[in-house]
Amino acid sequence: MDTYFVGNQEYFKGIGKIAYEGPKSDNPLAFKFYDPKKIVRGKTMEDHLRFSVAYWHSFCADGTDPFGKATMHFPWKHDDPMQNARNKAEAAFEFITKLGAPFYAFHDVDASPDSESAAEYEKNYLEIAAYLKRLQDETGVRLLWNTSNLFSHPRYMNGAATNPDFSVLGRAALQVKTSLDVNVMLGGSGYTFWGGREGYMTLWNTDTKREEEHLGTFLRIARDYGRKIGFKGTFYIEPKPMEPSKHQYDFDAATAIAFIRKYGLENDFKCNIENNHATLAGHSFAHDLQVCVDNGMLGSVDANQGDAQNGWDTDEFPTNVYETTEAMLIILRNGGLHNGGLNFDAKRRRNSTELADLFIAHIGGMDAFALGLLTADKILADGKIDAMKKSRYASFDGGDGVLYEKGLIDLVKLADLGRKAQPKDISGKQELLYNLVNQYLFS
Ligand code: XLS
Ligand code: NI
Ligand code: NI
Repeated sequence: MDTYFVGNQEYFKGIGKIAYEGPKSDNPLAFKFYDPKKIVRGKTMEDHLRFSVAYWHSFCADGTDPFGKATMHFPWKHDDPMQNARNKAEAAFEFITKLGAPFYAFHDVDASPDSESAAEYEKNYLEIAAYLKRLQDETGVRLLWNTSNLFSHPRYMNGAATNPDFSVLGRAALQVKTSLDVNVMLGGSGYTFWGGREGYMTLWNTDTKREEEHLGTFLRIARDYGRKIGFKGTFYIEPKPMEPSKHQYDFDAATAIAFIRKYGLENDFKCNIENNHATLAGHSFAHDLQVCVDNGMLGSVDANQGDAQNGWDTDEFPTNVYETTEAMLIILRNGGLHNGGLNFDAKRRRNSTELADLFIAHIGGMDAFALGLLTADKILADGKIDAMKKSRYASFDGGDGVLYEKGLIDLVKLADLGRKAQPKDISGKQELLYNLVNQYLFS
């Protein structure tokens, strides 16, 4: 086996470049369905799916949970925080290159040591960013998006941009400003705002109107700064209804879109939709993707899946092909992901402790989305499902329905038509559609 590493040593020893071996392969470290150069609808799979590896879950989270200590051993760990950050970056770029994912994503403090001192925070971050740039140039791996962690430090316990204490906003701004500077250095395609603590715990102590306005102002000045320094990518809001806050202001796609428009951010902001956040909000992944597409607001995707029985954000790697098929269908109808990508905001289970499990988890996620893409392509090429959907609206494609859609029928005229109308009970054919999807999937 060829060795491959960046920097000084190989961390994922004994694992080479992950290859496509096809559905019959029994090699756990090979793709069964993701064939990056395969052309689907005139584009390679790689360009359709734009996979990204999340720094925080893959190279930082060590299995610690509220009930137990770390279970995962990271061979790149070092006592000196800057050396630790450089080692981690080398491990990350080795992993991402071996996996063959084109992109990565990180929070400021995933990549670079945090510090109580603002000056040291900035210095560390800019120094590590220069190293990330070197590794990007060496490997060809690109930055999908970065973000600032505005939820872990105790100062953010009452929120960041929505904190009732103005002095906290300044420190949050410093992080966002530096992350945008770093983003421009690294040529990022996007910048994400996920407001884990931008919400409230109780209305008894919270002025929600004021807090939401503060958030609007914060995002506006961040946008203005980003554009001023030459950030050309897309800003994302990542909705989530709760956790860690009881109620978060960016509850779901519809709420985030209304917020974006209310604060005049619609030319710069789109949504980053995460499956498990949509399900926490009581929706499906497909629902929140569709809401975004309907509003021209689909930015990027945090590709994971939840657990149907657990009511929290389990951030599992996506394996449910029924869900990935529906997602890819919506994404294809959107003309693709554009600047966005499929970012694995997902973690292996706490007891999946081998380094190889990190590869296996990503391989499964990439295969699940490749299958979703292939099935969505079959569905579109066959056209039956789209034709059935369209035919349900045929009464708006001719006669008075056309005038209604143009806004040319007032309520009196519509009521007049109602005097003569005799609606039939037209079947929605839901079971037939489900059966068809299974045929596309398994035949
Ligand atoms: C947490 C979020 C977070 C964002 C980035 O639930 O998914 O990981 O994606 O801050
Ligand atoms: Ni996420
Ligand atoms: Ni999540």
